[in-house]
Parts: sequence; C-alpha cells; structure tokens
Amino acid sequence: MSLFAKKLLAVSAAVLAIGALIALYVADWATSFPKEVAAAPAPANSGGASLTLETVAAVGGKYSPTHPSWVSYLVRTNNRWERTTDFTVPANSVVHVTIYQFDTPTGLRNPFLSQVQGTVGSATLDGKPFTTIPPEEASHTFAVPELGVFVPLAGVPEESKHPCEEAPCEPSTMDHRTITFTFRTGKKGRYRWQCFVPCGAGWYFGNGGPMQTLGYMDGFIDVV
Ligand SMILES: [Cu+2]
Repeated sequence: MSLFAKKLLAVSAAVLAIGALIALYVADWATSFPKEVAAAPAPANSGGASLTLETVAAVGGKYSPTHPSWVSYLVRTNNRWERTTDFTVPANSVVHVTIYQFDTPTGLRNPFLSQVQGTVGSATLDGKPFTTIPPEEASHTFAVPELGVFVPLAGVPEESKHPCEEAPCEPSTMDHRTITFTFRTGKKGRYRWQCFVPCGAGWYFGNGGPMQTLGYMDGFIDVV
C-alpha cells in the first residue's frame, strides 16, 4: 500500500470514528429529556397550580444508577418523589412552589442572585418572609430567567443532626429548610429554569456534571 493510501485510510477511519461519536452524543445525550410532570392543582380557592420539589446533596443509586453522587432536584408526584426537572404548568396563571431543601451551603459567586426576585408576594424561608440571604449560605437557586424569577435556597447547617444522605429525603424526619414562593406564568411556551449555585462538586468550577445535564440542576417549565 502506498503512503498516500495509508494516510487516506487513517484519515477516513478518524472521520468515521468522530462522526459516530457525534451521532451518539446527539442521539443519546443531547436529545434525551427527563419525563414531564404536571403541576398539581392548587388547594381549593387559591387558584393556579402547585409544585412541590426537594433538593438533595446526593441523588442516590435508586434515582440515578450512573450518577448516584450528583446533587439533584426531585418533584413530588402521585405521593412519591421522582427525579425529573421538566414541569408542565398552566398559562396565565399562578404557580405556588414549595421546596424542601436538604443540602448544605455551597455559596453563590454572584450575590445579585441571592435576592428574591420576580415572585408574587413574599417568598418564605422556614415560614418567615424573606427577600435575601447571605450569598455564602445558598445551597441552590430556583431561577427562571425568562420570567425574571430568582429564588435563593438557604443551606442546611453543616453540623445538622439528621442530614439526608441520599434521595428520597423525608421532610418529616430529616433536617431541611423549607422555601415557598409564588410566580406568575404568561403565554404558552417552553421556559428554561436552573440552579445558579456552582453546586457540581468535583467538576470544573462546580459547573459541570449535574449543572450541565437535564434532570438534575436544570430543566424546563412548559407553560401550556
Ligand atoms: Cu444547585
């Protein structure tokens, strides 16, 4: 075989291999979405919909066999916790959110995001209205930038007595913070939401892994 033929073969093989990897990336990762969960109707007379979420320090092997140590959001549906971050909510409506936050603080790099913004009325932390938390006490945030909604979630103290090791975390027996807030939806569409705390421990600047993969620290709110 001539040198030219060898080179041609090597380049062709490399192009095919890279093409196959790109195809796999698109088919297996970039186009896979978490399961959609519809917000529950809000309690009588309050109108709108309600979402109950929890944030956990480690999602555990039951919810994520491939990434048991990742931080994650879970949603309450049909009386159990599910790991998904795609929620359906009604258009031109209010959504009442309750988040049970079980993780310790990581801290926000941008203190602007430690202010509550874009909610209807006051957000509450452990039953008390609040407008901001010290940036270093943030464990995660719930933010829908397109709707101007930013809510910081305070962390559980490191020395807490009954920490939750891995999901599902149980609010009745394990140490947590409770955050509630309400936001208004507008027209139909798909809105991205995400955590802004660099909580992906062990990843570059804390922003890889669960911060970059749908179904953990970010997802979509489908307004329908
Ligand atoms: Cu987070």
